Amino acid sequence: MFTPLRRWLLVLAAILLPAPALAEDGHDLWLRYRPLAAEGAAALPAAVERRGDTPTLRAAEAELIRAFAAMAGETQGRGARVVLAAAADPQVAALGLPLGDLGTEGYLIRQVRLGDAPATLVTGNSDIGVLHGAFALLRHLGSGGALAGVDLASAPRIGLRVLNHWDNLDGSVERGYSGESIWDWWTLPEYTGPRYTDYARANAALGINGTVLNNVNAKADSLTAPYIAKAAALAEVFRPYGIKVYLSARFSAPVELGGLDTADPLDPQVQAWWDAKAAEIYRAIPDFGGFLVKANSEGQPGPRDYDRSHADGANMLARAVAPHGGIVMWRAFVYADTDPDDRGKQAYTEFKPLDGQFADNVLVQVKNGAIDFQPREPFHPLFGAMPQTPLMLELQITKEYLGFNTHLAYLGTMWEEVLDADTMVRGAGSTVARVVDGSLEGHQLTGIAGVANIGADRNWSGSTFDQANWYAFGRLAWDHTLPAEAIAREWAALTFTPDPALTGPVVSMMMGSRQAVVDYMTPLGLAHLMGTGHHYGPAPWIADLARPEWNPAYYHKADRQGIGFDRTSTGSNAVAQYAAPLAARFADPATTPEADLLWFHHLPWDYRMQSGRPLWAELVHRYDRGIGNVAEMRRQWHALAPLVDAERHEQTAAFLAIQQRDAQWWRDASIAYWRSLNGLPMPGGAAAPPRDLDYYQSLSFPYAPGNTG
Ligand code: GCV
Repeated sequence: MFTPLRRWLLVLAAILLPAPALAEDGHDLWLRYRPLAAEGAAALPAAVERRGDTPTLRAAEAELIRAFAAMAGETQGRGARVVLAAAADPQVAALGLPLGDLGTEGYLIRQVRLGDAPATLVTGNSDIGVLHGAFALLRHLGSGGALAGVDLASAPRIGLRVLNHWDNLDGSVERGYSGESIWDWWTLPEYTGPRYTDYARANAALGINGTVLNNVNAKADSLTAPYIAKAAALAEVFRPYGIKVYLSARFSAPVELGGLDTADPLDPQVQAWWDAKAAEIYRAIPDFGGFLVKANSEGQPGPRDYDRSHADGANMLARAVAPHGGIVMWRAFVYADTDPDDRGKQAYTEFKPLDGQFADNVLVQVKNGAIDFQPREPFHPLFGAMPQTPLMLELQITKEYLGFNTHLAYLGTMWEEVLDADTMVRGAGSTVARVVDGSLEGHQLTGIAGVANIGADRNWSGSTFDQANWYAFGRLAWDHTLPAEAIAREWAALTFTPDPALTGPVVSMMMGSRQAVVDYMTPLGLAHLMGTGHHYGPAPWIADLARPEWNPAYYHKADRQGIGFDRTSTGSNAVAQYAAPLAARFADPATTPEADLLWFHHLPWDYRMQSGRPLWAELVHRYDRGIGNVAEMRRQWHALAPLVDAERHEQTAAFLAIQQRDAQWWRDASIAYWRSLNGLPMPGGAAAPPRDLDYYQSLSFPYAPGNTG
């Protein structure tokens, strides 16, 4: 019961305080259509006209109607109608618009006179192009753009823009931090609830056009008739949105499902089994995209089990899907504990000699760095090294090594860094982006993959800011020339409000966030120092795991004298895998970018850094800088409370507090360990870790999420 005084205070508060923004659970992602200010709402189109009756055009129309109704609020839009029509429509064709460069998926939005009346025309060479245009128009309006004078055109630079779900058939997600898998295999194919359509809408809005449904650590069961039917039901939902379904294929399936005694890719019976399996899949899913394969990697079966090459394995599957127009994405993520060479060199050693041997419908899928999705890695040396082979770039959207869903790290900047990296293989300007988009070597078949961070959580990605990484992947996959900062601004506007009072600080938080993680976890080119198995938190001291290259100590090689992995000619000589000018640059610590210094060099603790500090002091400085940046993000976020709904504000604030605690933990545990090796005092002014090393080593997290492998 309220006392009269309390009631009076509450009434007063209700009068004086601004109304709190409504709570939101984040489910709407970037399709969060909200009422526009009066002027913008009045300018919204009075009508949507669809010229054609296909599922795709109907989906575009439904999206616009839904969005305009929500954006208009109580106002009646009085703007010119929006017309959705593909280029073949006679009225559109008569306009002679410049659609030649749009390909089959691009769009053009322009104000025209159509049939003698003004219209905002959304068009493309196919219905899918029109759908992409409809989403582009909504993005434009949702991020503060006006309808008046709208003139937009864009086409994807990369052909296959694919999510890789590491989702298991039991509903768990390997490296997933946002709940169970969104695929409810148990109720498929009969039940295809609204979530699958929302998934398709969210992806189509970014131009993502493919999804691999199951984990690369694949079960053969995914290829059985019941699971093909389940995949077919999803394909049915996704088809109008221009999204194809792919499956991860287990290489040994002919043995496990077919009863053969071999999966040797050169065995005609094995080829026949895959041919028949592909035909069966295509009967159920006529536009099936093809297979993704992890072979001879981390215990997965593959062609090397039969002394065949990766090209032999890939080509066998390629032959099976080729008659149906399918492709094979063959992963280059291979390394073996039996190979004593630097793990970072092994994929290049294995794959480069195979250049020119892959079938035309094979792409080799290469992670951005040579180890494994670390907070920072130099670009993978395979980019530029296989000119005759389409190389697909694999990025990890889920933050396996960057603090899961509770650390705020915007990955747009990391991916921009990789895409812009210059391989120098054909002189300056031979960027990774140009290898991937095919322009460097003239490949038509091109692709980019992102390991999804999507789960059954209401907000899909485990946190609001992790949605930004899904968003950034999609936008960069469509157009890798978009600046990470512009993408962040666009996302912030669509996710919260286009008000610069919000987007300014949010973009500033995002742009520095990945470097903050690098600083407090693995500064100066250190890598793979995370806890065993789950990869959360620091464990640089681990040195006793069976596979040498799974030990953090393998990567930092710290001792009393120094720290870092010597990849020059006095060490593993991994630098020689890069084009000559880069190899020379990376061979010398003085010309190696400091961000990658300890990736390429083992240096004494007193090595003089550009700042003038000794390496040891610089390392400690970087840890503290990272923590400082997290504290600053917290401060910025706190000040944004009036502009963000309570639910999303509170969750992000709580997660930032976790991040600050963890950043401190990373710093303290790492410093305690380095000091146990180097015996050095803390650099002047820096605080010593509050606990001794034993304490940090005693921490264990057997139930950390995502560790299903
Ligand atoms: C799907 C890393 C991850 C594994 C993952 C593997 C891969 O090793 O820790 O969970 O397995 O990469 O990319 O295949």
